[in-house]
Amino acid sequence: MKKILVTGAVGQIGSELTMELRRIYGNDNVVAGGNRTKPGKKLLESGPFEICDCTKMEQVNEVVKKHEIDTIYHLAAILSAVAEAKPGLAWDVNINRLYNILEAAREYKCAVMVPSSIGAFGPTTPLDDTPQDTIQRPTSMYGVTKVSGELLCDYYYKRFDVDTRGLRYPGIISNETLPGGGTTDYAVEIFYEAIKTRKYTCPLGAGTFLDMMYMPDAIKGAIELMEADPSKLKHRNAFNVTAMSFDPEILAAEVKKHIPDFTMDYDVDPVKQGIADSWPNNMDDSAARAEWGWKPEYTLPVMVKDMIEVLSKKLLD
Ligand code: NAD
Ligand code: AKB
Repeated sequence: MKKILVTGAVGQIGSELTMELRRIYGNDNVVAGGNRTKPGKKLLESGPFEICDCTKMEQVNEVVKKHEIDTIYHLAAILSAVAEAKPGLAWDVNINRLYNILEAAREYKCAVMVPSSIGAFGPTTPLDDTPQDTIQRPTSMYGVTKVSGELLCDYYYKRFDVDTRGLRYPGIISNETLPGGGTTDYAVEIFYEAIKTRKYTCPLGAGTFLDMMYMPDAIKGAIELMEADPSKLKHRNAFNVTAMSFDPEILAAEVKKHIPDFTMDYDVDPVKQGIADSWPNNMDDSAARAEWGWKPEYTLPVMVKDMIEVLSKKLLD
C-alpha cells in the first residue's frame, strides 16, 4: 500500500484530493500537510495531519521519514493573480520549495506529482488546440515558475531517476474550498454570487475563452497519472489535460438556465485579463489520452447543474 504525503492539503485541490486518496489507499496512509491555514474538520479528523511548511527542509524530511512516505502530491503553491502581486513569494514557494520537495524525494525515493498549469504557456504559444509540445514563453510570474517547475521535475527524473509526473491543469471548478487567488477564480465565484445575490461582476471580459475542469475530473486525472504504467509515458512534466472551454458569456448563460433571474456585468481587472489573454483558449490533450488513458467525465452542462445543486444546499439550507 502506498504511503502518501499531500502538501498544500488545505487548499482548493488538496482538500478534496486528500479525501479521495484516503478513500482509495486508507485513511492512515495519506498524510495531509499544511502550513498556516487551519484545516477543516473533515481533513483533520479523517487521517493524519502534519504541519509541513515546504520552506523548512527539515520539517519536510521529518514528515517523510516519520510516515515512511513513498509518494508526494506537491500542491503547495502561489497562484497566478497573487503571484503577479507578490513575484518574490511566488518564486520562493513555487521554485525553491519545489526544490526542497524534489530533494526529499531523491533522498527518500519518493514518486512526486507536481501540477503545472495552462499558465505555463504564453502569448507566442498557439492558443487554439495548444499542442503538448510547443512554444512556452509565459509572461506572468506564475507562468515563469510553472515552466521552470516542469523543467526541474524532468531534470530530477532524467538525472536522479525520481519518478516525477505532472498535469497542466486548466481552471479548476469546485464547491468545497474556495480558490486561492488565480485568474480562473471567476468560474467558481460566479456560482456563489448567483446563488446568494443573483448577480455577479466578472473580472474577465466577454470572449475570454479558457480551458476549465470540474474537480472530480482533476482528482481522477492526478491519481490515474500516478498509477499509470511508466513504460507507456513518453512525456512526464507535464501533460495537457482539459475537459471544457468557455468564456464568461457561455458560463453565465448556462447558470441562467437554472437561475433565470441571474444577471452578470463586467468590471475587467487588467492584470487578470492580461494573464488570461496570454493563456490557451483550448488545449490539445491527446498525449494524455494516448499515454495513460485520460478521459474527463464532466461537460459544462453537467458541471453547472451539479455546482448549483451542491452549493444551493451548502449556502441556503
Ligand atoms: P491553493 O492556493 O488553493 O492551495 C495551495 C496551498 O498551499 C494553500 O493551502 C497554501 O496555504 C499552501 N502553501 C503555500 N505556501 C506553502 C508552503 N511554503 N508550505 C506549505 N504549504 C504552502 O492552490 P490549489 O488551487 O489547490 O493548487 C494546487 C496546485 O495546482 C498548484 O500547484 C497550482 O498551481 C496548481 N493548479 C491549480 C489550478 C486551479 O485552478 N486550482 C489550476 C492549475 C494548476
Ligand atoms: C490560476 O488561475 O492561477 C489557476 C491556474 C489555471 O493555474 N487557476
